[in-house]
Amino acid sequence: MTYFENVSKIKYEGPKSKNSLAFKFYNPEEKIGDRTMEEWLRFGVAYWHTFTYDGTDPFGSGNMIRPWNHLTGMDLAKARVEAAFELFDKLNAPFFCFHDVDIAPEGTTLRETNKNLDEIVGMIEDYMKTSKTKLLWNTANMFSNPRFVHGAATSCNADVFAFSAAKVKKGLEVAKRLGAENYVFWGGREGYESLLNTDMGLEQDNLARFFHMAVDYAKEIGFDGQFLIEPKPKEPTKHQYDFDVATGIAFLQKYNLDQYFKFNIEANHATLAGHTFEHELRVARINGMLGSVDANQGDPLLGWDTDEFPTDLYSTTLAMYEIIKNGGLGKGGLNFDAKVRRGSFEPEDLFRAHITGMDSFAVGLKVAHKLIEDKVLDDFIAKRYRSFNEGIGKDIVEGKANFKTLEDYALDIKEFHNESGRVEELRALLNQYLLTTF
Ligand code: XLS
Ligand code: CA
Ligand code: CA
Repeated sequence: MTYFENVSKIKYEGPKSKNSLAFKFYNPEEKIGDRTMEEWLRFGVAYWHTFTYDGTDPFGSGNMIRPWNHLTGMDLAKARVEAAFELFDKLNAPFFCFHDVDIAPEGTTLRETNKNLDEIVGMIEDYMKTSKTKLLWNTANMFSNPRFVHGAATSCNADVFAFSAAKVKKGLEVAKRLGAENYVFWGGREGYESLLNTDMGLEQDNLARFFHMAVDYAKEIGFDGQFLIEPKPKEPTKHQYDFDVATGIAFLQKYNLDQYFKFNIEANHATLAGHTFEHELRVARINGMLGSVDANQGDPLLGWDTDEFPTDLYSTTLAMYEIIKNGGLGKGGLNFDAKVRRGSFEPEDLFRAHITGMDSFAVGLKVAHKLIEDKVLDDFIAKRYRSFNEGIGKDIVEGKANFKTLEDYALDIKEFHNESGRVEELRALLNQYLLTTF
């Protein structure tokens, strides 16, 4: 059965193409430096937004036209797998990602849920034998069901902690079975609503205990995918413990977990935390913890997580700048944790949206690569910090200075030679590269 009959395989037609179902900039085989675009970008399709999102918002019910809308239960789950692999193939997507509950319906007990899950995972496993699309990561949804009202690993209810552990145990087994490159932990309800009823110390200790158990179990079953924490400051919980990358690093270091985890950085979560996307990527990168990316964008006029497909070329360029500087994403990728707007309800919009996101990152890759190749920012920055290459600056970075030697040096300085940071000029250069690279 064909689910997307109006769509054939999406091809690269170049920047002048007027075909909405063709790539204008994403040319998977094109070499950028030492890698192809496909190798740099490692795009992933998010199962939840693409195959389970029905358009529901707080004020309106589902409106998405989908070829599987007439089905329910396991039949629906199976149709979605068929449709998913058709979309992956037509889009030439190298990866996908899912939560456990995205792919199979929940039963009344975890035993029943796992039975459903096993059947669908078996089906996915069969598809993966002939498909090029691999699993970038899976995760456990520990936020939708009412049992997670007070959190999962940070719940005040030990039964919920146990249930959550059992879910992640299963998730790791699924990850191993499907050869997932990573396993993600996003703690949507791992946080608090009010300090008046919260034992923050115990909650964070328990979260760390939970992560250690996950690390131990992955070792036990031989799952060697990368563990990723996905920071988000708020939504659905008022304050979330993995607020941003810096907070996550402090937590991981405190509990001796930093060697086992990297970060999955989502653009829209970065902006919710009051940072830019590239800030979060940079913090992770300079700490050797940039693992993977949830590629989307928020709306600066709305204060919540809108999960839009990325179109902002400044943002994709500066993100790719960090990713190239990181030497790529290793086992990670660019997962489109993005949904079509409620008004874009036709099945073909799923393709148009992914094409837009893929093209936007392809532009970002090319422009960022050129900026790096031409050493535009590197040369400027090297010059800006040159006072640390000689004299007193060299002593400071080599650990040869102390407060007394610095005082001796500083007491009689009469003039300081600061230079302009020239931000406007650099922004203009960025514009120039964006406008002339193609
Ligand atoms: C929600 C998160 C979530 C994670 C996976 O805001 O982005 O979708 O990526 O649980
Ligand atoms: Ca995400
Ligand atoms: Ca999000």
